[in-house]
Amino acid sequence: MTQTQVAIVGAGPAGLLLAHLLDMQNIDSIVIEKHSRDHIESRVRAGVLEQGTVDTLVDSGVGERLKREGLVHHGLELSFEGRRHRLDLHELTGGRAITVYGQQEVIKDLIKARLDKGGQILFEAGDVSIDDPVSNKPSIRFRHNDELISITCDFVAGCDGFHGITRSWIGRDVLTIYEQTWPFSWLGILAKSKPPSSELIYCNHSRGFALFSMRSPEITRLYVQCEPDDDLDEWPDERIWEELEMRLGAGDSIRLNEGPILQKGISSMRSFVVEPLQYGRLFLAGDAAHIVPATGAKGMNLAVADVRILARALSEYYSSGGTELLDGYSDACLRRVWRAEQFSSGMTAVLHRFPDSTPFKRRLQLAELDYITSSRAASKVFAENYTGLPFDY
Ligand code: RFL
Ligand code: PHB
Repeated sequence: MTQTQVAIVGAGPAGLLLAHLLDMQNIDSIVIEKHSRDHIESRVRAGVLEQGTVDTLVDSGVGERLKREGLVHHGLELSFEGRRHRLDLHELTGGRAITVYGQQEVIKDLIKARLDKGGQILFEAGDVSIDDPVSNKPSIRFRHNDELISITCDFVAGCDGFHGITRSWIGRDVLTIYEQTWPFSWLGILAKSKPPSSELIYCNHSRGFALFSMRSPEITRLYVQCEPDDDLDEWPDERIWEELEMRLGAGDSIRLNEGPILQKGISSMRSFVVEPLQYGRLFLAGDAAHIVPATGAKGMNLAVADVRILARALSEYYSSGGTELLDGYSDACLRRVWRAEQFSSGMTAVLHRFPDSTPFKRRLQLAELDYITSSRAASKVFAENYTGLPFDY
């Protein structure tokens, strides 16, 4: 039987960064991942990193490429009623910024750092289960290369995302689920074409939401609001470009550059939180514990904030035997999580087209967008939340 101090289920941003931060404190871990390395290094997901996320990656020595290739953005635009309004995030927050850098690039950097240091990541592991999470010596079992493996450990970190299994080990008598689904999805494309602007543009349009983002000066990342049950077959390339063009209001002042579509996918919009994040020696982090609609660009940033707190708590435990930070883990994370849920829901509500919308509700959306973009106090609140609250929030 193998042993480790912390068994980590899931090699997403949460699991990989936790393994890396623990290693910096000489705490041993093994990461167990369902998919292949190739699969997780090519999954296109998040793009916006908050300042605190960038600082965490850079300060822990995995930010070299991020510093070189990440695109630092000092502002963004909100578009409604056919006009674009810029928010100067940098000026409004006293110097904070966001960085555009693909989640799969973060994953590549973290995997390389782990493997270079001799860390263990077991890819393509199946049938993971947890034994005795409330005892002092939990263990996890799984299948790897046709072998049944059991690892005993001091702690299990459930970093296996929304569709993972670790959450189901939390006793039903203590687990509370808070959840809301939204009546629309996002169709996202990655295209080989110059982004229409050097900054992100979030559009509220009568035909539905659209978002213009990028991965580099030559690769654009674009989203259009679609029906929750839409199929990719219903969205041939021409229809996607046509909708994007209309929702952007492309014309003399701004151009949409078409190009080959490299990747297409539909993502549902969900708000979800479980409480508590701890059950005995099982600790949940990232999407395993909470989901936000992608409008606020918060999901991966929350995952990073969770594991920073968890790594610090485990470090306290291994250096002094103290459990104060571990005991406070759930509450410390949930405060930030609920703030992000509130911000993400607000941004989602104000930017999308709702099936039950009325002229009155539409007016309310426009009044809110007008306020965010014209009142300095409201712009500051938006900018503080979008660029991310400080880690000690
Ligand atoms: P992940 O990334 O889902 O990783 C979980 C890992 O666990 C593995 N796994 C298992 N392994 C072993 N056994 C099992 N039974 C397992 N079940 C699952 C999975 O294969 C996977 O490798 O969770 P993590 O680490 O918590 O990270 C969360 C982020 O991935 C997520 O919040 C973000 O992608 C959300 N998100 C965004 N977040 C941001 O901060 N900024 C953004 O700009 C942003 N844009 C987005 C987004 C999410 C999107 N989609 C696809 C929902 C844009 C989109 C379109
Ligand atoms: C992205 O670039 O993929 C992206 C940007 C902003 C969001 C969501 C996703 O709110």
